[in-house]
Amino acid sequence: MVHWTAEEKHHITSLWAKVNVEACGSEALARLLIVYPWTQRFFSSFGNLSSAEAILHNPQVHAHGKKVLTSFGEAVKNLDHIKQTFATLSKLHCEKLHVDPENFKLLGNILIIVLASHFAKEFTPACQAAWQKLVGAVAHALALGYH
Ligand code: HEG
Repeated sequence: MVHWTAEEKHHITSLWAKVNVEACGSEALARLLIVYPWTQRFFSSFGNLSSAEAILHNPQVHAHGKKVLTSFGEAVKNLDHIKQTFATLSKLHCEKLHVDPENFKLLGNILIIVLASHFAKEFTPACQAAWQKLVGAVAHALALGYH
């Protein structure tokens, strides 16, 4: 189990309280698809992904980005039980969606960049360190159901 100091928990929960999951989630997924274009292969049913502009304005990317970041929020609410929280989703990504778990790390780092740009002042190095630890723990938990 990942151990969190009181300070880390504070950095995570206080920033999360200000996060707009729709804005940040859609931006994070859009950036993932633009920066790492091979990730588009998982979203072939999402319509037009032919340019950065198309991706940024694609309603299905927005909706799915919101869904993913909302789900990520379960980690914030369950910091001491992250593995259990993502056990079912991990199996789904492995067995049904066939998503390479390396992509969870890529998305986590993209999320860090989105948070840094939305919360420049509050995203201090200590806050970033707590969030890096969180995105790492979520990526690890999502990879555990792979076989
Ligand atoms: Mg995944 C579906 C969460 C990263 C590709 N993802 C989902 C769903 C959730 C979720 C909650 C809906 C599950 C359902 O319908 O029951 N995803 C989730 C989290 C994270 C993540 C929390 C990482 C933080 N997903 C992720 C990455 C990729 C991916 C990195 C691919 C690059 N997810 C993916 C696909 C689907 C989901 C292709 C199905 C989309 C659809 O067709 O609706």
